[in-house]
Amino acid sequence: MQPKTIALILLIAAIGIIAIIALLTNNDFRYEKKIKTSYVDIKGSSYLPEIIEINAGERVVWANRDSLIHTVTFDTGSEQSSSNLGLNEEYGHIFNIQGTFDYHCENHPSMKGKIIVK
Ligand SMILES: [Cu+2]
Repeated sequence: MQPKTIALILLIAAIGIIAIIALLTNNDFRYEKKIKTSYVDIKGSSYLPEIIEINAGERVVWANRDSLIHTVTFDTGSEQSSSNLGLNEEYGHIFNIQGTFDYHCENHPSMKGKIIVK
């Protein structure tokens, strides 16, 4: 084998090993994948579904399917609200506290939803 070929094989092997180590040691990556996620579509100025029941530690992802700007704004302060969401923008939030979390849209106060965390 040519020295160049050997060097190339070693280089590819090294890149492969580094990639595997990066995946195995990236705890955020592994943790994120494990979190159970429920999805809410924002469509026709409604949250669909309007009420979702999850367990503590799970995530909800809202996706705005309207061309109007919407938000996910919690009525009380314990949970982080979204900023403005444009068309096809998403907002994800993990609920670690049990309870009922009512939310609305800052721009359209008649839009209401509820997350029940058990
Ligand atoms: Cu809205």
